[in-house]
Amino acid sequence: MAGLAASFGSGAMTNSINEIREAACIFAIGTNTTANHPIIGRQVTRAVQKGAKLIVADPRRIPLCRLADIWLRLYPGTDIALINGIMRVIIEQNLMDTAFIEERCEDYEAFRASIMDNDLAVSEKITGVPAQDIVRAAKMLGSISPATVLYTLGITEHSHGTDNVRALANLALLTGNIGKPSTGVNPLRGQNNVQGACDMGALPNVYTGYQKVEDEEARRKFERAWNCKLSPSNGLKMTEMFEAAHEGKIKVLYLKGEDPIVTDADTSFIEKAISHLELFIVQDIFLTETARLADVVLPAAGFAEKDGTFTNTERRVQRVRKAIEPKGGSRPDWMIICDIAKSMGVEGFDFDNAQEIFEEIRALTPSYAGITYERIEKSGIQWPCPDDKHPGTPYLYSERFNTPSGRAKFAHVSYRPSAETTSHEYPFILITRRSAFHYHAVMTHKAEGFDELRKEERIEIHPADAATLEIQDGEVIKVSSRRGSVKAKTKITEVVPAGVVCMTFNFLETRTNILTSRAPDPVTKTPEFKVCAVKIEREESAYITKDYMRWGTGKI
Ligand SMILES: Nc1nc2c(c(=O)[nH]1)N[C@H]1C(S)=C(S)[C@@H](COP(=O)(O)OP(=O)(O)OC[C@H]3O[C@@H](n4cnc5c(=O)[nH]c(N)nc54)[C@H](O)[C@@H]3O)O[C@H]1N2
Ligand SMILES: Nc1nc2c(c(=O)[nH]1)N[C@H]1C(S)=C(S)[C@@H](COP(=O)(O)OP(=O)(O)OC[C@H]3O[C@@H](n4cnc5c(=O)[nH]c(N)nc54)[C@H](O)[C@@H]3O)O[C@H]1N2
Ligand SMILES: [Mo]
Repeated sequence: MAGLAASFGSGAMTNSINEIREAACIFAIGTNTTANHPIIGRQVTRAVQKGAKLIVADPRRIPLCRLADIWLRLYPGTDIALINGIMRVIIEQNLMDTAFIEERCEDYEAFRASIMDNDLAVSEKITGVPAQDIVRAAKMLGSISPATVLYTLGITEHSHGTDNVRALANLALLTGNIGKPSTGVNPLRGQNNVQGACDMGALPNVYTGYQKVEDEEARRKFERAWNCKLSPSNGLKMTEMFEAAHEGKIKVLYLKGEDPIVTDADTSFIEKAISHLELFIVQDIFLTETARLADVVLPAAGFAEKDGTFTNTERRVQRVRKAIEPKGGSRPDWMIICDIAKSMGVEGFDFDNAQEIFEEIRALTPSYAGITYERIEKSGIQWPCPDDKHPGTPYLYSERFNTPSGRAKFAHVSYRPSAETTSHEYPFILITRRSAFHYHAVMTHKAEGFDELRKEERIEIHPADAATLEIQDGEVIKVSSRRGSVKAKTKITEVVPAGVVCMTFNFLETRTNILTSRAPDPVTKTPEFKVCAVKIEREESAYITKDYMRWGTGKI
């Protein structure tokens, strides 16, 4: 799987946004595409209008369900059981792409044997999806091409997020839907330029362009360019940094463009971790909840106040141009960082503008080498772009995968339950998500108008559960997990299944992340934002527990 894993390491789409509209089959799993990626949602709509089949897998009835040929309403956290079940049917009914598997893949026989261990009745029991719907989805995915997989946080923000992604990669390999237009395994990235940040090595184990810290040759190259000694070992992931701060192992934290007091799982843990720091520096465009705790706040300029490049979810590097002068004494992030480096006596930070920095990026990053400011003056270029004649790469793996053999390896992935399970005390599963009308918790609340669209949290609860708890629509209730409690107004709706409640994390008055669990994925260390166990109480009286465990956690 190393070939595909390399692209997952970069988190980028294997294919391009415009290709989605030409797909004949779309599998949207764990993505509320029309709400959170409206431009891409539009591509899905266009494909469906042109006759493409759409399969949606989501516990919530998201807007895309209305367009879908099949909606697989699975229990939260059971995607692997679903995907493995689909693959079992594809193999059983001989719908796999044998030519593709023989030419481009390895380890198929062992994989096939492991998939045949997945009994469809067990998949149905774990996921709650009727077996006949799994069969229908499998027939579509096995017989219609080109087929494309779109996924986002419903897949990744789990304690088995990496395995979820591997299962989807297996599905693409099995059906030969990778390395061709309108196919692929396509994570829709979240934050603006999160792709660019990863490409630039804002990860603990790679330099720019995913050149590994542990690769001696790569490290030497950067040491020569920067005239310094670099550590041969990987750094910590963000969640590990807070754990280390909590234990007093990290004493200084320089945080840039994040608001973890609001957005990280288990707020009280993060608060404690920050309180143990000896020096806490925050660089942000606003005085955020987190910045209020800082010893030093460095005011940064926003996107419209600076030059540079952004790299989007389809690996496209694009220019961003200064529209107005920075306000209130703020400065572009790169200038602040260079000044700090210079004042610490470090050499090599004498840049006059963002383009000079980009030239260094090109010189050190093979996948960016052919991209120049001149070439992206009008429209962007998709990496890899190895030289200045190369047109860029709309889709990856057309000829080979990034493995020594050039072939992709099937991965062994088996279902395991989510880290936190329901109990009699905490009988509901809480899903967290974002609302289309807000951007996380800070930025949209600074502008007028958004609050007109949605001004407060409404916790979604199924009518049957509301009836049992004798809760009214719009009533303020107390939601508690094993970590803390928040209060929120209810919204009684069948958008969520019985036994599952759902909140956004968009409102500072309702700190949803007080509730969420830090249970990490073993590879990415991403917390299990999408599943935690909660109880719901009316404000005046704690209710008597009933058995809500039917939606449980997929445990059998
Ligand atoms: N308007 C707006 N747009 C945004 C953002 C924003 O804050 N506001 N944030 C941006 C960012 S950073 C990101 S990362 C993206 C996120 O984009 P999305 O991933 O689309 O966002 P979410 O709403 O968090 O979750 C997506 C879906 O996962 C489903 N889900 C939950 N658990 C499971 C599960 O176990 N299995 C499956 N199959 N599905 C599950 C939820 O029901 C939900 O519909 O959005 C980006 N776009
Ligand atoms: N419960 C729950 N929690 C979640 C999630 C979930 O689904 N459920 N999703 C998670 C996901 S996918 C994400 S991406 C995170 C988001 O978590 P964060 O990244 O912490 O959220 P934002 O509010 O977008 O914070 C971005 C910060 O960057 C600042 N900023 C904007 N532009 C600039 C700039 O140019 N320079 C600098 N220095 N600062 C800038 C903004 O003012 C803001 O404070 O939340 C995560 N938390
Ligand atoms: Mo995100």
